[in-house]
Amino acid sequence: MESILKRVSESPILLPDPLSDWECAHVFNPGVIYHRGLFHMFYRAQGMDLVSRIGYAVSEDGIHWNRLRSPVLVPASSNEAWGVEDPRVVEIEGVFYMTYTAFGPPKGRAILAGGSITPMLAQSENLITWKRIGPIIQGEDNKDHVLFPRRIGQYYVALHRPRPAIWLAFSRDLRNWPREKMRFLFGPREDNWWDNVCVGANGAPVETEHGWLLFYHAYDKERVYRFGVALLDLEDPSRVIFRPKDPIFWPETIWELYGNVPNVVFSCANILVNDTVYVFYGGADHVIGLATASLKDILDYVRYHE
Ligand code: BMA
Repeated sequence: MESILKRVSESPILLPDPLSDWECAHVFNPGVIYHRGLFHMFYRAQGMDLVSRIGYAVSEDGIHWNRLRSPVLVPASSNEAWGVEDPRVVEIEGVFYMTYTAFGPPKGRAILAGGSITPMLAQSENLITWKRIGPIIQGEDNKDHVLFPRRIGQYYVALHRPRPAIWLAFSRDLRNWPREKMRFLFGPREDNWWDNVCVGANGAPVETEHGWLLFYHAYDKERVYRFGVALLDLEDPSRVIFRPKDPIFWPETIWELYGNVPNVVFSCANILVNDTVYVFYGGADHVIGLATASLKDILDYVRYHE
């Protein structure tokens, strides 16, 4: 099986920095936004303490990056004490929003009871200074949340992942996300070879004339992480129009097969720039890679591949 997403290089595009205290161990799972001719990357970084912080880098071509010396988001409260993880960034009505996962000790409960993983939301006017808005859901482990890049009707819409399935949440003000409005999107397919255990959204869905193009990840019983695509209805994104049964991307290079966590490709960014979809992803929770495909090829695949 050949993937329609092609790696731009056999090498990663960003590596840990051995001279840095906060990003010398691992850099992975970046969110990326294209704004005024530049790619802006927000990446998860770990130093010797293995606490995740969010670093920033900027690029003209998506391949060569200049990074800022200091992280742009660091843990700020006890529920973030173990790290801020997996940023996904969108622009809505002139404001930048970052969804990220707060990881910390749950208050007064055993870790396995849940509540140590909080889906958080922050906003920025300038891409560097981030102000927390708050959690979108509390009291349960939930992650892989990302905003759609525009309101649908009167609502801001988020994908999120109460294990093991993807759900939709709706809010009028980005602060209140009523449980009764949440809708199930789709879950793992128990009889399918690669997405039979757990699924979660990748980057913000891409708006196309045929529907919202959703990239998602899934893992199987061997914990191999792969990507799939689906097409959602533009006005009612809880309606899945197509969901091909095969994955579109999977670990293949040495740095995806071996690293901090083996057999992982994990993406928080699939952005459209001049008819090309750029998929930025973490390889084995250790380095960052880039694969691309034309929007047309991906749409043909999602619409015509059973
Ligand atoms: C998920 C997330 C990702 C990570 C992946 C593979 O649960 O924590 O950040 O890349 O596991 O380890």
